Amino acid sequence: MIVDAAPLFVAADVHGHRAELHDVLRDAGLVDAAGRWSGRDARLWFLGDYVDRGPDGIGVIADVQRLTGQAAAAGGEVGALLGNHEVQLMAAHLFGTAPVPGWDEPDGFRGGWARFGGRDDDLRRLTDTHAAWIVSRPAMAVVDDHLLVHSDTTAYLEFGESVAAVNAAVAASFAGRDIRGWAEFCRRMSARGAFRDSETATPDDPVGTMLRTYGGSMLVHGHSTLTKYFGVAPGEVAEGVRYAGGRVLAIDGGVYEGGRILLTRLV
Ligand SMILES: [Mn+2]
Repeated sequence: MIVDAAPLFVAADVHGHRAELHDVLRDAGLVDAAGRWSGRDARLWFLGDYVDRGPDGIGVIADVQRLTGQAAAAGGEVGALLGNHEVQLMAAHLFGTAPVPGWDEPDGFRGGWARFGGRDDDLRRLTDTHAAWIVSRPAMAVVDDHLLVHSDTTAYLEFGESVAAVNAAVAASFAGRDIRGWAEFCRRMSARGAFRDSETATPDDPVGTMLRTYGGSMLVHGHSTLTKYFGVAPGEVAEGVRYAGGRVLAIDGGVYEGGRILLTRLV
């Protein structure tokens, strides 16, 4: 039971939709008309995938970086998790078109990134500062009894068995320069669908294992859009979908599929 906690909001998969992000944050009172933090002590966590599939991924990163500072100065908090698209962007940045062992498709990580919505503009504008921010992102956090992750996968368990261990292993993955290691990093971060068959809760099913291992009583994820993976019509995206016996909340509203960015209040 959390007493007098500051409001806690989450949003996922902005995917370069900078103007749409501004609008949902302004409508919730978290930013003013000029885009400056106005949320006082509120907390706002992003669940990754800032780039690709939309016009201004680097602009979204810049906005999240700026809001992080403004929120902290106001007594609030902006947190930002890592998504698979940031890993794919960094892989394209570091390895270009070098062949990836075991991949059939052409042009290596650069080609794979482009096929999954990578935008040349984002890669071209990626500075050392943006890259340093990306590689310092945590992959998961527990905030007020909510386990926040990007993807609906148990592949996080392959990184480690505590939040700190996972985040340290992800940082180590970014520091590696073995191309096979990066292919594995991309695979783990991009997996999906692990919680769909867990409607009857048990302590050892995929959801129970994640919550027992990392903490929290509800897992919140983005990555798998409500529009494509949860059967919500694009015009009817209004709130996250709770499933797996109420233990999981999916919040990727599919802004690049005709849906919208869902800013979801958890506390
Ligand atoms: Mn994703």
